[in-house]
Amino acid sequence: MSAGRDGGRRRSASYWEPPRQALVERAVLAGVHIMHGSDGASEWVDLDELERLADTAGAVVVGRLEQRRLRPDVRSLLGKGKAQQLEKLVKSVHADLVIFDNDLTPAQGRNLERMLGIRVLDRTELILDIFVRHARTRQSRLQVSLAQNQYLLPRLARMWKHLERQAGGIGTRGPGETQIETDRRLIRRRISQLRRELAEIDRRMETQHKQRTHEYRVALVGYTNAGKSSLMNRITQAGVYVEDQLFATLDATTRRVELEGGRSFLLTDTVGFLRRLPHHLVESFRATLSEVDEADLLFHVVDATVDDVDAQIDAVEEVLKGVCTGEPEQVLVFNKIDALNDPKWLEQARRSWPHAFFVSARRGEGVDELLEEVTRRRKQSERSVVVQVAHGHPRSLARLHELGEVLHVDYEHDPAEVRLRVDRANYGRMVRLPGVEVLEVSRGRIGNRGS
Ligand SMILES: Nc1nc2c(ncn2[C@@H]2O[C@H](COP(=O)(O)OP(=O)(O)OP(=O)(O)O)[C@@H](O)[C@H]2O)c(=O)[nH]1
Ligand SMILES: [Mg+2]
Repeated sequence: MSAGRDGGRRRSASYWEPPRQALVERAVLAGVHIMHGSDGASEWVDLDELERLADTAGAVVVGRLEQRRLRPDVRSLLGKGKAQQLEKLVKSVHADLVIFDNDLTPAQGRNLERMLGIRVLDRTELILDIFVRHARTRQSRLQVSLAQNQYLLPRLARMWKHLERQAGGIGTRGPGETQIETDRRLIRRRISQLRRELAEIDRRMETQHKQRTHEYRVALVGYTNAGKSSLMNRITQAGVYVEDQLFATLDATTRRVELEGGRSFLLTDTVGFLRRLPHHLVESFRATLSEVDEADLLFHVVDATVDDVDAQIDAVEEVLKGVCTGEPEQVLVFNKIDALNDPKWLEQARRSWPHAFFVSARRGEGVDELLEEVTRRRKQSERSVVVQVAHGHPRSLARLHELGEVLHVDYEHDPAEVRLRVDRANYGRMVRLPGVEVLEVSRGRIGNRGS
């Protein structure tokens, strides 16, 4: 459990606090399936997944309660009878906290805590807690902190209660120093400050990005725990942290991969997705997720061993819609085929997803095919171009032969016209050659980022 990592750092020494490692919290999970939510859509909870989240956060699950309702109860989500049942359960299993798979309004959270007499968390708080534990770089720490502060703002009264109890534990880790200053004005000021600091990091990253505009880029995306980082490590030896946990990765790592024939591309591994990912988090992680938006190709990694493959694919698609401004090309990559229980599954899946790839990041099966696919698609991204080369630039003319496949040189024209095929990376280099001017590009893709 990673709880001890930042345990001692933030708190003032004015009271004793048990070491965090010693703290195993006993959690009851609760979820309400709602037929008609606030936006009219039904909301289906998934306590198995919530249990995995709770486990990642270091809690032990000692009980569960589910309910179906037409509409959420405004005061307590559950309604009185069910809340009483929950209270009994909590007492009988000696729970320290209740975690709801639904999002609670500030009032519902407050009321439930009053009724149950123990801490109540909702799904967003739990996910935020995991993000706090797993944030390693300055950027991801700031991003999580921003999301946490935004979440906290309308819930200050309840958070104060948590702080008063101050036993520590899931969801009580405030966003850094602000934990003590929990006061609306200060939080607002902190939010602005975090935004400024993140904008500064964004600017620096953008400069780095600009230098890579002409590279072919592939991003690994997918449901959390699908094996994106394992695949990254298998392809690039990047040494990204891999763990059987949700949200092990929160940062983006990019490495160059050399392909046969002297070509290369950039591969990025980044934060995983989840059903109903809290919108504050998606917002805060926009800079990290921009790696996904700027990719030429997405490897959508799917854990082939889960029961609800389709639902996970849909959830990822849903998050991608919010993250991508365009429609990057996408390839489905089913991972962990070494661990399939049902040997028939692979056969059926190949029929259902004829364009997908089936790999094992652990054993390396299928990985070469993925690289071949990149080569193929990269080639497809090549376009034919007509340029003119001004007099007195013979070196530029010679360089064109190195950068692409020269199809025709028309010396009749003055200046000479050259028709050639180049890929995106070399297109960028070509336009910077002295004396070279582009007359025609066959299709839109080359240079479509304003390069
Ligand atoms: N059997 C098997 N397990 C794998 C394979 N690839 C990854 N895993 C395991 O799956 C778990 C998650 O792997 P990660 O690479 O951390 O997954 P991720 O998609 O990066 O996860 P997040 O960063 O948390 O979103 C780890 O326990 C890996 O060892 C595989 O090909 N076969
Ligand atoms: Mg990862």
